[in-house]
Amino acid sequence: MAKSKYEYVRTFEFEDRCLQNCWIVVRLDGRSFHRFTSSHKFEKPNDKRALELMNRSAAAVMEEFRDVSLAYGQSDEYSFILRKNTDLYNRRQSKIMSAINSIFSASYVYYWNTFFEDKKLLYPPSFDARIVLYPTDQNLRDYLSWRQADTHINNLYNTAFWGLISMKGLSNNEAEKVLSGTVSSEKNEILFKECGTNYNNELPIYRKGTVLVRKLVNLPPSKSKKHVICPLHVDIIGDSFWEEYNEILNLKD
Ligand code: DGT
Ligand code: MG
Ligand code: MG
Ligand code: MG
Ligand code: MG
Repeated sequence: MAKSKYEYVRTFEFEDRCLQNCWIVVRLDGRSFHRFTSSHKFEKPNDKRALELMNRSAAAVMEEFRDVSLAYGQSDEYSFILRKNTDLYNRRQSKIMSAINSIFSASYVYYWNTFFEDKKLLYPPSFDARIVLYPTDQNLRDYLSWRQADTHINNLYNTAFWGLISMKGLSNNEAEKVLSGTVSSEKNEILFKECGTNYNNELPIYRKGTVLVRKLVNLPPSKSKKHVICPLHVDIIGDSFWEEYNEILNLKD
């Protein structure tokens, strides 16, 4: 086919392939969700339905891209881990990142009514995205540990903060003062003594966030096996998760 004289514009495109042998992490985060969650009157500090909507949208990404071997979500963010040797979109960053963001964002809107039957979506939510490459398994585990530690720190603070307000009748300023400069053990104690809440009894989905993994399950009666995407609310900082799901790090083709 003859080329048009405009064809040269393609030479302006640039290579953005992710380095070989590296874990590819795509993290999405809700844009201005401070405003979005307040406009939509999400429950404080955690709205279970909102978290489940995030999880459903992340599962939609995993249904579409088999090379996403694990995803981790908390608050208004989700991280997607693509196996080291994926050749999805020839490892082109912009393609991978934009496709994942688009599937997730569209799913968030598509499934909104499934989770919020009684709440109208008031305006289109949107998410930003970034891509990070990690060369070693330890780097990847440290990345995920960083996100789960963040979940813990924020959730303990928010649970204590809203506990002091809703159960003790403190103002936002007063609650902030009580908590300022406290370490984790002190926040736990304040929650227990002032609000009668044992932090360890809070739902695991709030304390640990959500890990989406693929599990091979038996399908009776044919006994055929099928991969299903399962949400877990477990510790991913220690070794036991990685021992149980050792195929995630050892994944070959
Ligand atoms: P950004 O990410 O820079 O565009 O700005 P934001 O406002 O999205 O900030 P970010 O991502 O640091 O914080 C997430 C916001 O979403 C924060 O204001 C708390 C809110 N949020 C997340 N999950 C929940 C929830 O389950 N319930 C409520 N009430 N708020 C939530
Ligand atoms: Mg942010
Ligand atoms: Mg955000
Ligand atoms: Mg966030
Ligand atoms: Mg096309």
